[in-house]
Amino acid sequence: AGDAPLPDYVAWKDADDLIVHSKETIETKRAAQGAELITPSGELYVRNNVPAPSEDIVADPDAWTVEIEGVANPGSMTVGELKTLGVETVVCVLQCSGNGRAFFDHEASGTQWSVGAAGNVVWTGVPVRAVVEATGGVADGMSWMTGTGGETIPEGVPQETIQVERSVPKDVMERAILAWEMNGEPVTLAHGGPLRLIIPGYYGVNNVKYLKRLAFTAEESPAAIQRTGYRVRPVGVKGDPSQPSMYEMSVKSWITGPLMDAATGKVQIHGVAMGGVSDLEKVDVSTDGGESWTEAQLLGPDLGPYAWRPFVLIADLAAGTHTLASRATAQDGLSQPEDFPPNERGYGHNGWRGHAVDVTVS
Ligand SMILES: Nc1nc2c(c(=O)[nH]1)N[C@H]1C(S)=C(S)[C@@H](COP(=O)(O)O)O[C@H]1N2
Ligand SMILES: [Mo]
Repeated sequence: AGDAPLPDYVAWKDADDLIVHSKETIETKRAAQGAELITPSGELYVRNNVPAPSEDIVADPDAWTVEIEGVANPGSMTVGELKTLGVETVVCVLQCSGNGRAFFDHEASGTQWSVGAAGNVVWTGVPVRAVVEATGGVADGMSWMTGTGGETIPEGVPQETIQVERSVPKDVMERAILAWEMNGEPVTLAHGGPLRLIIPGYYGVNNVKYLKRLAFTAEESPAAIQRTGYRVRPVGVKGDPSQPSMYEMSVKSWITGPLMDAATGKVQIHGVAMGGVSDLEKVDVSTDGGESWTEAQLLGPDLGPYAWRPFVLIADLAAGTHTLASRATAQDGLSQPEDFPPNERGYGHNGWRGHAVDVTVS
């Protein structure tokens, strides 16, 4: 991994900062994350469950249509029309459920993401509640908000086996937006243009790309990605709808430098930290594998509960090997556990010991 060339649809990205696991799974290098407040688009990870649609769909973004269903007045709307209903900007962490999978010991199947299936991104679009208001309100009896991706399903393949369609509890519509802009530019095809459903605080999979349908529904989607995929269960157990789905993200942090070697003396230990769905309270850093901790300084502006924040601690390191660890605490009182228990697919790892790095100082 790392030496494979970038596939065509992401050829515009910064190859030096990325690890190409496969055509559909591309990770940001840990060192590249640095102490960046916003992840530049060229460095952001990419994850497709099925190949992306044709580049043609982003040629005229305002003409893209999305079906709005499960409201009093259902119908289709173009992105151009959505732009007249309202606009909001939100900064939030986009993170794959499997970020950190490489730190589990049970060889969970799937891409062996380390820390780079995550980035902090600026999204601009219309609040879902404004769309709901314009269409007469959510119809009676609906419990879910279901987003459907615009991939073309090959003929003969049952739709529910590969369609990217996710249902989330209806009430999160209050903070969701339909985004046409990412980091100040029209959303690229790789990241879900012309229109993407963004649910701040929710794992990546819920943020449906090339959104072609937003429906308030009585039941969860029958798609495999909802029914059996992204379900947290013990190792060896198959996925089913009774198990928890990968929705809200948890408090997490990791060091992005130094990662391997450092010179003796004062060193800037830096990284990024997120509260999950709560504001970040503090980040503690250890240079002795968790024996002792010192509170780090949070850098830059607080961009809200769903964004990450860089942190830094200037430490005096003597010669030898040091295990550097970080542990974030959110304002809801939750903090990262030392160890995170295994689950079948290796989702949601936020244990601080697994994310620690051994640095040799000479
Ligand atoms: N339509 C569609 N939306 C999707 C996916 C997909 O394959 N198709 N993958 C999901 C997953 S698992 C993740 S982690 C994020 C990845 O977003 P990115 O490629 O912009 O980083 O998109 C989510 N939304
Ligand atoms: Mo993901």
